[in-house]
Amino acid sequence: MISFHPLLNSEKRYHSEVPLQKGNWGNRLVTQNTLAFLKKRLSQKDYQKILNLHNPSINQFITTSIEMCNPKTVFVGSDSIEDLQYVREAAVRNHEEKTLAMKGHTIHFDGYYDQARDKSQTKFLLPAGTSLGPELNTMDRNEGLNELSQLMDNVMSGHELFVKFYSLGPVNSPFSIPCIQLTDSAYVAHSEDLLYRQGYQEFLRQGPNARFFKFIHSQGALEEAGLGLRVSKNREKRRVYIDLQDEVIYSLNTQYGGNSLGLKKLAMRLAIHRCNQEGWLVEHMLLMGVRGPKGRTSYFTGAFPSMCGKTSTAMMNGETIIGDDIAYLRIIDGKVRAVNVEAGIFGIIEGINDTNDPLQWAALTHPTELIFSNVLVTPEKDVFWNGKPGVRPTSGVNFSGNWFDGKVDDKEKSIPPSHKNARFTFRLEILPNVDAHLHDPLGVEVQGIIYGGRDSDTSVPVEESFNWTHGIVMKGACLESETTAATLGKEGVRVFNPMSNIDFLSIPIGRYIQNNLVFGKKLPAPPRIFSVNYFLKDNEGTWLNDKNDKEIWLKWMELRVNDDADALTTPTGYIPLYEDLQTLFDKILHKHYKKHQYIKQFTTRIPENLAKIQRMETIFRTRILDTPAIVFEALKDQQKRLEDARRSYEDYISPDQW
Ligand code: SPV
Ligand code: MN
Repeated sequence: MISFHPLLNSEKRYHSEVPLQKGNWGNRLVTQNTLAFLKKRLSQKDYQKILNLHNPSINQFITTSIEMCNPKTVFVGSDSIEDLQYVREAAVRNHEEKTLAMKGHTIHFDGYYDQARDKSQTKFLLPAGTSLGPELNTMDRNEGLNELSQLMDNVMSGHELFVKFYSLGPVNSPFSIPCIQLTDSAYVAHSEDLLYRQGYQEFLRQGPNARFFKFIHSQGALEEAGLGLRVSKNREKRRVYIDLQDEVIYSLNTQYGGNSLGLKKLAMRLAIHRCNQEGWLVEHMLLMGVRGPKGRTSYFTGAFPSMCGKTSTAMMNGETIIGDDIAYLRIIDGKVRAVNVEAGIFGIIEGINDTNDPLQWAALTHPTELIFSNVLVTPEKDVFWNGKPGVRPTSGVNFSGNWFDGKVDDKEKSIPPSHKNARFTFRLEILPNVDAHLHDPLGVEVQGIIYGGRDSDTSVPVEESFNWTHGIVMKGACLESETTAATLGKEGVRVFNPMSNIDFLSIPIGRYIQNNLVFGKKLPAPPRIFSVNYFLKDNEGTWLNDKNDKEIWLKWMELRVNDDADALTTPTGYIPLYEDLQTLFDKILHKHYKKHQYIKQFTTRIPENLAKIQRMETIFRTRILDTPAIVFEALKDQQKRLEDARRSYEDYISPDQW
């Protein structure tokens, strides 16, 4: 039996929707006759675009925003090629992007202190008397709206406002969520043109009843950075406030994509809140096709915390890619179907090279529409990123301004050529292996779900869970990842990150886990759930896997979901047979996979697994107040299996013994 924590009752109250008074923004009254207002402020052509939508709440949202933020001019984009071109050119004209030597390539810089998601200033606005649990960052809704009305007062003064329409998920689909993005950053609008599907037609299709998400972003006052590009100046006024009640998000005084792109991680919070009420799932997952025997393709989703190989798995050469970051999952005709919410990639560029990432490398080094952010620009107007093969330049311009080899920051720490979170933005369609179903309104049928963390000592490289509940709890909800040298603080510290979604949850964590449990329970044959671990080491600290081995784990999972491979039963799940892996290594990587490698990789490590159960038990008891009871049961069952095995065998059990 699954039980609910009392917190969920207050959460339920929270859903009892008290609509924000129309015409009232914080304490400010706004224009009632919105069409007359818009007619005055927009060009005739743009006014017509708004008029055609016949949607009073769009008129209201735009009017209120213009009144508050006071932009100099307003541009309304439909889905047309001319409107896309307008935004592309505006990004350069407005000094947010600069063209590079290669055709289609541009560079954008974010401020020196604006290089990543700002977790401390990202908050949910909570109506009085409601709660989202102790782990989520919240503030009183009225207080937040009041603060926003002050921060937004004239914030776009002198700027151009872009009004853009997009669709999360394919258009004309049960998955589509129409979105309206207001931003005074042409870089944000341009990035979203690369990353999302145009949605003006989708708004027309859904008509006046469209239930859409709203995003308002301002980069705020600007200052000059390298190459004459302009970056947000007032970092102490940086805010990302999420109003779940009205499905609107405010992002101010920032440009970094994770804070500013409404449709990326901001929309994810709104969508998680919405799907909680409607019984589907929003996951921080890649979506890909894995090719199997006889020309078949099986589809997998996969959740990995950052720096755990998610994008490189999604971009695997020889397989097909649908998405690398966010997926919606729905049950349609008794099957789990998924779509990529996005249509492009905002990927980490560090370390990409021609040997390990041939597809990404090719995409980044050929003429195409592509925005680099926070990499080094050389005097020849080429780009360099940390780990790029070839000669490391000795000077150039990067996120710190003029850069030279040996430059240090104010703490005497050396500044690398590119920021470790430097990124690229391009459309998925430029990849040769993009899947034919990328824009399929019904998505693809998901046969397997993969959870992967950075784990040096506990779990085997690939393992299948016993069933849906075991998978959701032990592989998904118990996902941890070790910190790396690339993050601040101590290396090797395990961070709890259920389904790799903890940063984006807009409902209490226990409730989220519960929704995942219930989702699969509705199905006679839910997708199989797997864990992968690309980071296992031996006692001496030597990696036990090669970078390319993940291809083999994918192929094995593909065989399993089609019942084409047997497995050994261990206390923690089903693991591959040596012979099957040997065949796959030989066929796919042309490598001889030795028995002793297999034994090292697939030995069950009882003490480490028991320690993990202890850690999880503590976290769920003390931090997640609404943990479903079944989580504790699954932990106990696994503990018992491990202890029994230890009694029958020993602490470290070779796969041969099962
Ligand atoms: C992530 O950090 O998970 C990303 C990049 O995908 S961001 O847009 O910053 O969220
Ligand atoms: Mn992500």
